[in-house]
Amino acid sequence: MAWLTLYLLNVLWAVAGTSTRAQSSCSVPPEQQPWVDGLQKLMERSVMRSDFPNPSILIAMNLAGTYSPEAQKSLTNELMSTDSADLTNGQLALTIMALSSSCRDPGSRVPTLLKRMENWTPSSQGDGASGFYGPSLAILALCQKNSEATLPIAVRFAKNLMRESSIGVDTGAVATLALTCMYNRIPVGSEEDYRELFGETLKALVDDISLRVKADGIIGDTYSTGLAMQALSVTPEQPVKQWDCEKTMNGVLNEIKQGKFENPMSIAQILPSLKGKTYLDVPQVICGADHEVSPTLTDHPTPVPTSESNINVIYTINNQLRGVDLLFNVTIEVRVKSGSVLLAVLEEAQRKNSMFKFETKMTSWGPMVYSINNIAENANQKTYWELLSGKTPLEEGVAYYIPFNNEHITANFTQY
Ligand code: B12
Ligand SMILES: *[C@@H]1O[C@H](CO)[C@@H](O)[C@H](O)[C@H]1NC(C)=O
Ligand SMILES: *[C@@H]1O[C@H](CO)[C@@H](O)[C@H](O)[C@H]1NC(C)=O
Repeated sequence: MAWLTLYLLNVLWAVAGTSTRAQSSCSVPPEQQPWVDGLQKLMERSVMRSDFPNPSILIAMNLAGTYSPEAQKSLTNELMSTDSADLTNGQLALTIMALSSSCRDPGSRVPTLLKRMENWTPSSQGDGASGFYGPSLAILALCQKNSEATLPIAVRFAKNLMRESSIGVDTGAVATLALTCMYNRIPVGSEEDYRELFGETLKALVDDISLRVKADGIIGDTYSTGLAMQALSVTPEQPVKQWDCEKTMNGVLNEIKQGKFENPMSIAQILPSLKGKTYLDVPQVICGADHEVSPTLTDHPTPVPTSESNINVIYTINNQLRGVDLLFNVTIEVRVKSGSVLLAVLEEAQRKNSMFKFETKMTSWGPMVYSINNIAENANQKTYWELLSGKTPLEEGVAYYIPFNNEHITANFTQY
């Protein structure tokens, strides 16, 4: 009899739960947990090997509960000593959340970001995906630190966002997290207008995300799914298309097994969702509650190519955009070891023909191709080097993408 009562209680509770809020959650089945632990270990190991202090990794470590307090301390200290002046708004926001998740006081970083965001305006011609990602992070971080002072900024942000037709899954997800934080902290008394504005904006955002869920559960692409899961699991607005959390979780676990999460930054963005956490949990992290012993993990080594065979890759660089007398469209064929990353192709091409010379800059996602044949990306002109396989844009950068035999890779100078 007891089980029946319990069952009924559960049903009742579930019904009550869904009628009041749209929140859904799901978790990794216990037998799949080793894959998640393996990813976390890989991400945490990258900390000591990298000289690029990445706040997203610290946030993920603290939300998940770190296995390596050493790395956690070292990364926290590195971020404590970075100079705000060297950081973009988005980077500063991530640093504030990272330090908060380590229970450190971000100090003057908060008023600095607040000041910068008070002066923020989206650039005239509609910024699209890239223009709102950093500001979304900024509003998320500021909301957690001082929601009252953030209110006017968030209002302006929401109104501008409503004017955009489509902003992409990644940006839409971060904007959802930011506005959900604001929505949950609307001051008493002033309620209706704010609730309406943030509610409407959130509805548009999550509708958009819910329509980007694919048959296999992946939302947008492999690398936007983690942020999208966070967004869909916190939103107070029910999306037009109901989201099946479990299906997405299975889709993600499949991609993990295929070795698609090697980049530590990609792990940092998926791990919170695998642990049932979101960036909204940052203020609630309890410090000192780390895993006590490093678990004896059965490593799931990603298949290392053993063959010594070579492959051919056809590589084209194409600029039809900049400098009338500088236009070029040249192709080269290079041989690299099978299993090499795309960076090896670019290096081989550069070695064979100086026209293919290129430069990279270090980012949280690894090296980004910044300039080819002296034509460099320019944020003001919104130009960059897009990487394609045939006509399809690559989903990874040069340090992680592994070309196949006879693949045609193009680097096309274009605009976003
Ligand atoms: C905006 C954006 C861009 C802009 C950045 C310029 C700008 N002024 O904003 C542009 C359009 C140039 C861009 C380009 C590319 N991007 Co992009 N981008 C983003 C996005 C939406 C936000 C990044 C951001 O502002 N972060 C916030 C700030 C605070 O962090 P940050 O580290 O300082 O940000 C910098 C880096 O992220 C860097 N960057 C942006 N994209 C990429 C991609 C790679 C591979 C690298 C190494 C660096 C890099 O540019 C940012 C601004 O300087 C992310 C989404 C996400 N989930 O992170 C995708 C994202 C990072 N991009 C991605 C990809 C695949 C690319 C491209 C490889 C696409 C292509 N086929 O060409 C190219 C890079 C090619 C190259 N030349 O090496 C993937 C990376 C996945 C992965 N596993 O590597 C993401 C996650 C999108 C996705 N869901 O698939 N991107
Ligand atoms: C560039 O070259 C490729 C192959 O050599 C060709 O298919 C393509 O049409 C050219 N593009 C332009 C814009 O000239
Ligand atoms: C390459 O960039 C040019 C200039 O933006 C654009 O017109 C063209 O369609 C792009 N080619 C591909 C294959 O994306």
